[in-house]
Amino acid sequence: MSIQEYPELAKIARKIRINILKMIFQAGSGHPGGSLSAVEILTWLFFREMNFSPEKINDQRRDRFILSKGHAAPLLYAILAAKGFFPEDDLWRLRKIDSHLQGHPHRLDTPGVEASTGSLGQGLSMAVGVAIGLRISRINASTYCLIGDGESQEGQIWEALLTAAAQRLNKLCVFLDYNNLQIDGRVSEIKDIQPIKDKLQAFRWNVIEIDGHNFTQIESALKSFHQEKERPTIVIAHTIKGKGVSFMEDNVSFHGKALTAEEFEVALKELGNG
Ligand SMILES: Cc1ncc(C[n+]2csc(CCOP(=O)(O)OP(=O)(O)O)c2C)c(N)n1
Ligand SMILES: [Mg+2]
Repeated sequence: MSIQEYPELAKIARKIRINILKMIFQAGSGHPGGSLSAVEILTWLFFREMNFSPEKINDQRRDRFILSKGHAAPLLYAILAAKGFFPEDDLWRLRKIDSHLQGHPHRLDTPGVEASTGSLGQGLSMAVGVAIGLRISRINASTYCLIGDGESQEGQIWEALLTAAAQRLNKLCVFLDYNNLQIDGRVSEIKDIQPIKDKLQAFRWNVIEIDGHNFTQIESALKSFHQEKERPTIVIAHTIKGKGVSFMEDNVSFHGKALTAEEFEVALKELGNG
């Protein structure tokens, strides 16, 4: 299991989960489920993979990350705070008037945020544009993007997928947070995206399927990404929405609401901070 293999990263991931729940509790609103499902993916990207840190914020050669599923802003904010882009105390002002941490990421407000997102379907197109721009500028940096499975019902996602393959954007790596839940039910029941692997392969992507909570599998998916010389890479990451808190796991009712005081207490205990 990844926890034994990467104890330091597992520790960071646990802290990120705690901070996601704390900031949403303080705000009284936000999206905990889809934030918790991608904790390992972002922890690996920001702490092991990407050439990106506060001192590189304006470095043209930095790797870029775009959170296409912008409602998972609490996850991105918790990660950026842990990386030192801004003080951890800022997190407790999520969604408050005059806070730089609004409900969805704003590129001009928050250090470390590369793109303003939240209108689902758009972030992948931005990532494609960034990857094309980097190539034109002859900058050898990678672009990473996180999309949701419900988000993948958007037509614009498929347009961007086509463009990336046609442009042979081998420096673009997309993670699909496949938790099989969207805002109001199961993706498989509302508008199924299966057979997603076949579809993405038919769109001429390098497709890898992993357990999105397993650091070892995330690591090997990224190895394949770096070896690929022609195609863009997409990692179908099977995840559990609400991962880490028993009563939130795979529970659609925690898509977009804060925990009650009682739930919050139980959740923190489960995560070892009670
Ligand atoms: C264009 C657009 N339509 C609707 C919404 C409202 N909305 C926010 S999250 C969400 C569900 C997203 O599901 P998914 O992509 O599976 O995200 P996750 O399960 O990772 O939270 C919806 C419909 C939105 N943000 N943008
Ligand atoms: Mg989902």
